Amino acid sequence: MTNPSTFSRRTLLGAAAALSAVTLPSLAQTKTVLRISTPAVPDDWHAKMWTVFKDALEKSAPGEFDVQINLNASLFKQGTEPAAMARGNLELSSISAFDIAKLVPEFSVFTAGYMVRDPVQQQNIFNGPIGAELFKTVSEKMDVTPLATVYLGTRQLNLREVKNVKTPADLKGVKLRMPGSKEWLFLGEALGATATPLAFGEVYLGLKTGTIDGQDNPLPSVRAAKFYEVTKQIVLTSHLVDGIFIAISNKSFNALNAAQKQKVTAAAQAAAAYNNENRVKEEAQLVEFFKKEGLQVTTPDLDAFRKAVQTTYQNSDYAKVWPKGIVERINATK
Ligand code: KDO
Repeated sequence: MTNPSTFSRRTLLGAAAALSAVTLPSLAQTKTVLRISTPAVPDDWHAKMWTVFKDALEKSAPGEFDVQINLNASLFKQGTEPAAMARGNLELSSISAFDIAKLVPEFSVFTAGYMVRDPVQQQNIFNGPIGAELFKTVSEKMDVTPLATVYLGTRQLNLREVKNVKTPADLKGVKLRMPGSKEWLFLGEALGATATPLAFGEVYLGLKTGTIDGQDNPLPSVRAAKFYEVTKQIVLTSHLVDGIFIAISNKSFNALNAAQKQKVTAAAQAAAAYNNENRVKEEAQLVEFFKKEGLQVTTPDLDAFRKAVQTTYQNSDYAKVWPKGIVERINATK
């Protein structure tokens, strides 16, 4: 005969198992999926920062989010992320000033060479009134919300063969790879080179085979993507204090409750802070690293580059749509 207490225990256990079988998958389904797409290579700080984002959310909102990190442009091609987010096909990405300028022309002020001085000023610009005003327009026109400003580093020239580069005139005829948009190509031309578009993922091979003569990127990315293996020189032009913005599609952001919005924002800011701290630290050490790798690291006539590039931008159509007084406001930001 079955002991009544055993029976009821078994029944309860069975019932519990049946219940969990029913409720566990449905609980899993209620997790909010956050897909991230970036062209960043795994060893670069703005790739690693997404793990910081994921871990921060796991801690602040356990089990609420399913964060999926897609590196190497494996989910969306470089530069197509904003459109994917606006369509609701992608939740998060890090978008560049160049991506933004396509739809928010006044943002092209941040695509201009020698505009932002350093990473501290960059943070102060985007965390202050200028950032607030422009991000509002970004949200309205692009249907994405910028959550944090990421210092991508200061862009330098990186050449396949050693060349005596002092002024922009010395770059005449140099086939300089730039990312694929007219705003990027304009920067390459402003530097004096012949700009040619290529996706980040194809640059290593382009340098190796000689279809391009050089590329420009911040030193940590030159290291992480191993461009130093297929180039012989770095010219420290420091032509762009580059930033990318962790952005979430408005569709996804608006679907979150207030507490979740706050947690996602905090996680994005923690990720950016992790990147910024590590990137600034590494940037200061990399000249030595590249020299040890056998590259020549040279400094051009920076005044000549600054003057030429700034003049090219000031006289361009881009400057015509910059908000009145913005250059002065940027310059006045510490
Ligand atoms: C690049 O293609 O050179 C660039 O540096 C442009 C940036 O806006 C950003 O897309 C970056 O690549 C990728 O994240 C790879 O580091």
